[in-house]
Amino acid sequence: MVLSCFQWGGMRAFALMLVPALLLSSVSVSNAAMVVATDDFSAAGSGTGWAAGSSWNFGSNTAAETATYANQAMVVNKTSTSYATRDLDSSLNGDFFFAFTMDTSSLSANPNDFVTFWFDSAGGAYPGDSYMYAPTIGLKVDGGNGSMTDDFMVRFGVDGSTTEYSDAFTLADGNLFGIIGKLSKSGANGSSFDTLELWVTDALGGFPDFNSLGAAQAVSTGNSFLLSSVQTVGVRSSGLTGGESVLLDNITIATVPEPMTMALWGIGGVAGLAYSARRRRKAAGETAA
Ligand SMILES: [Ca+2]
Ligand SMILES: [Ca+2]
Repeated sequence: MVLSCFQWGGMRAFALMLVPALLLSSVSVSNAAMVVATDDFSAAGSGTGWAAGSSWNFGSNTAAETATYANQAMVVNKTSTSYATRDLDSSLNGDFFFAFTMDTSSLSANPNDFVTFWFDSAGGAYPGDSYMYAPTIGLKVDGGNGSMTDDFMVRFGVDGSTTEYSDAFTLADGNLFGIIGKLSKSGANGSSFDTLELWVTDALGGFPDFNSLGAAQAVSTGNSFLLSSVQTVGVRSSGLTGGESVLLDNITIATVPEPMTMALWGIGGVAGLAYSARRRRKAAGETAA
């Protein structure tokens, strides 16, 4: 392999910029949300960050599977507590964002029509072996029982947690929504996840920057059977009848940097930038001369 001078110079600069970070080798070298998995549902097995060779497992929902990628999205058109599942290529042990888009244009909305993503550790059998205990995020029309117009929710699990709704957007606001969840550990429950936050957007402008999200629109807390790591992502659906469907698409999973990590990397980053600026000045001087 032959490197041009430009390539080599770039690599050298990059390597030297890493030096301050390597001195802090006991911490992660990320100062921003880092994407660890995606899926645009362009084909079976599409996306990055999933178990090698995997695609969404639709179990016995075989009729749905044939149509699943017809619109380059996951078509959810049946009721199932485990409509589809897929494993990530490694466990998420720290806080993470889970974002996706939901197209409701083929939904005939009735109270408690339900389409959500849920999370479990490796194996995909739900925390405590019941979907009721899985942290879940998505659609639960009209507050479930029709007592309100809110439709988008988070629920950590039924072990004392409550279903919490966003009132920023409802189905009345359109047919395409961007939904962002943040699953995190407060520390109050040891190494277990215990907090699920929600942001809903109109999705037309893409997802907002994970690093600068404002206060969550809804927060559900709980301690679902000591769920300390997440590797399985699942879809649960309920109340879909008569050919109605919801499309799920554009999954993005990103880690949440810990504040300590950000602070330390800030030091390394400043040092790296100082080096970079010095190098640029030097390069400019060489060019002028
Ligand atoms: Ca797509
Ligand atoms: Ca319906």
